[in-house]
Amino acid sequence: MSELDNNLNEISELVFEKMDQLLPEPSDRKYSRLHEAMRYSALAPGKRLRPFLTMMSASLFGVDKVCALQTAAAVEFIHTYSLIHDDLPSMDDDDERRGQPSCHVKFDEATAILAGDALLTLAFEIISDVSTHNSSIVRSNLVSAFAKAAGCRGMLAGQMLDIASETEEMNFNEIINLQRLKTGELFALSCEAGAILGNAAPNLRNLLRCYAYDLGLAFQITDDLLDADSKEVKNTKRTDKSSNKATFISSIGNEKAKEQLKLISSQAVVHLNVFDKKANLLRDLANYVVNRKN
Ligand code: GRG
Repeated sequence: MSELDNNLNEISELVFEKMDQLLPEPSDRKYSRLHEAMRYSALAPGKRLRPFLTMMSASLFGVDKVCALQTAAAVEFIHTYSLIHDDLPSMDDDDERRGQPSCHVKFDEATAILAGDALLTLAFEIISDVSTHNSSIVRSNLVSAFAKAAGCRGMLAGQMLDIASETEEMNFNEIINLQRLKTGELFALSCEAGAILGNAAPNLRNLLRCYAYDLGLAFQITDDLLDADSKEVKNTKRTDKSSNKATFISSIGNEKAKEQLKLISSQAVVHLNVFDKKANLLRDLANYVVNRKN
């Protein structure tokens, strides 16, 4: 197993334990269904790439591991909220997520909406808590960065464009912008969060954001390629609403998408030069994202 695999596994386990600790227990009968739904989706097997980014960037600045882990768990809660809401009948209407029935199928639509809302707000409760960082300035910087990435000029703006792409033609640059918002903002936040915790200089924060934007784009192009491959193998068309949306493949075709993928992933790691060997796992991650099979 590679050093990256070992680290991904180790951090994935640590983040799972931390999320388990931070999530409400479904013991209070009045709210048990909400708490069960939060735990069902957040603790389901995901790749935990975004928390990995937070832990890696925090390690560049010598951040205390417990602070980094709490922040990493908060990032994953925001990601899980976006997945739950994205799967809803009014959005992509997907029945499966992370190899199990999606939240609204397992529970019901109202519970899934509330579970998503509750994970989003729990993330803010965590990053604004003094146990995440003793400096109120750092906590306020975290809150601001989380709100910008997840909010109306970040991931949600990307989701709105994604919905529009069902009915509107989009060119390559418009798809880049859509994906930069929808996927890239949370990747960028995940990396930046470690730098915020470590009180890093603004130029270093920015370099990590640039790396993560490129990584997010490479991730999304790979996702589109994997999706196109699985359609070809199964000779099926997706029946959920995402089937009509603009993708890199629908815009520039398979071969050009592969070229872009190479270009963007090699560009991603250039932003890490200043960090020398300390950023080797982040460099390896760019390779991993491009070569992943799921
Ligand atoms: C807030 C409704 C709402 C949506 C925000 C991010 C997003 C928009 C929706 C998530 C759904 C989606 C398919 C996004 C594209 C990026 C992507 C492939 C996400 C899945 O991320 P992985 O593969 O998932 O890291 P795991 O399950 O491994 O964590």
